[in-house]
Amino acid sequence: MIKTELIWVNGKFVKWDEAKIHILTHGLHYGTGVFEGIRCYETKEGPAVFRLKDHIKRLFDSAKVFMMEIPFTFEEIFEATKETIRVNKLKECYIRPIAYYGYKEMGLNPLNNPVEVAIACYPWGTYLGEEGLKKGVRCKISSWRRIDSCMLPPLAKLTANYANSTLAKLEALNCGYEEAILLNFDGKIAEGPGENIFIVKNGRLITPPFSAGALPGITRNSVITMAKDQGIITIEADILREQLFLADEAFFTGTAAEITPIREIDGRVIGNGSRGPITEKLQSEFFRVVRGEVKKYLNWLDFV
Ligand code: PPE
Repeated sequence: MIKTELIWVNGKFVKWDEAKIHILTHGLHYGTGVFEGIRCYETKEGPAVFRLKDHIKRLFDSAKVFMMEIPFTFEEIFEATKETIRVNKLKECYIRPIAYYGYKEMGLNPLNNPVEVAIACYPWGTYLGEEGLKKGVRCKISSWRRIDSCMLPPLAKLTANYANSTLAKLEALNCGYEEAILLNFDGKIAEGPGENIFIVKNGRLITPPFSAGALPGITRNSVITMAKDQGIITIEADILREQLFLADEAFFTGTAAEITPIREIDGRVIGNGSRGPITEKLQSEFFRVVRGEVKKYLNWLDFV
């Protein structure tokens, strides 16, 4: 990864190489943390964070589900995020805020341990490669099922959830694919390990509902809004595996993944086997929106 200078840790800036934790940190052993992934893009008016308030809101929502008390206010995290970008003099970056149970006692009860909060910013290019963004990625439907809400909360960004994502990712890579797609416990499509998923069928978008275990993705919501404004309807409905195979187009959405087309799933070519026309339209609109080129969506940007 590309290092930057300073990381915000519990209200103070710490040098990148000195932002360390104790080996007996609760969150390291038990996955007891919540986090966010946010992007900041260069615009004509300077760096702007995409939907920062929505991301911070989701961080607090994840903490609520986990009964974790974040020892900073919404406004403090909001300002600290922008300040971290400023002090590192970044024009474009990925932002990773995290809150986790720190070091004090071992054992499953985290409540005697401090809640530590950090915000790091660093350059992060394309998630699944430049080529993936243009031509699409090859995916494998994972043999690992997406965590069910009766086991771990898929609608919260809990660090522990990502052990499930990592297993799916590893399996896909081992089998020679670029990304995984996870089914939920009912065998319906849930999402990617770090992305929401959409298909295009007969000019309409279909995406799994939250009840299928799809994270309330901020990019997902942005795509639904942009599509609606262009007269494209989105249906939030259960998707079967074979609906994926028979889709006209398919794509992932996510802060890191942005809008990444899917060109093949388990040996079946999707649509024309490359980026489809509706995917391309939404993708190019998305990149104009995040760079502040579309007036209508300027309220999604928080200038640094
Ligand atoms: N589902 C999951 C499981 C997920 O982790 C993400 C984001 C999304 C959907 C899309 O949500 P949104 O970013 O709000 O549109 N995944 C983050 C972490 C990726 C990683 O590899 O780390 C991200 O994109 O920042």
